[in-house]
Amino acid sequence: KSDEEAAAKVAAAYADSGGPTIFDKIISKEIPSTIIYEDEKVLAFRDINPQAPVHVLVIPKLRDGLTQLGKAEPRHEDILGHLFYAAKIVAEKEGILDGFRVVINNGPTACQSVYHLHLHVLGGRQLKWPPG
Ligand code: DGP
Repeated sequence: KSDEEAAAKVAAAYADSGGPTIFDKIISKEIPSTIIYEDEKVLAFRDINPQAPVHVLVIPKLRDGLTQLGKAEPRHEDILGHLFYAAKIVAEKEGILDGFRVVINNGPTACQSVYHLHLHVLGGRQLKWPPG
C-alpha cells in the first residue's frame, strides 16, 4: 500500500466523527492560502500539493454534512451547482477554459484525504486519461 492510500484510510476513519478539518482553518483564514475566488458560499484556493500548473480546490464554506459527495442529499443541490459554477469561474480566471479537469475524490478507495467536500480544478498542461 502506498503512503497516500494509508493516509486516506486514516482520514476516512476520522471523518466519520464529523470532526473539523484543515479546511475550516482555511475558511476562517487562520491558515493562509492563495485565494483565487470567493463569495458568500464558496472559497477557491490553490492546492498545497499541486498536481498540475493550475490546481485549485473549490469548497463550500458551510460543510452542512457534505464530508464527501457520497453524503449528498436533496438539500445540497443548490450548493453543488454553485460549486460547479465556481469551478468554471476559476478556470476562466486561471486562463485554462480551453482545457481543464474537475475531480472529486470520494472515500478512501479514491484517496480522499480531507473530509470536507472539495472540487479539484486541474489544468495548465496536457492531462492524461485515464487518471491514476
Ligand atoms: P483529497 O485527496 O481529494 O481529499 O484532496 C485534499 C487536498 O487538500 C490535497 O490535494 C492537498 C490539499 N490540502 C491539504 N491540506 C492543505 C492546506 O493546508 N492548504 C492547502 N492549500 N491545501 C491543502
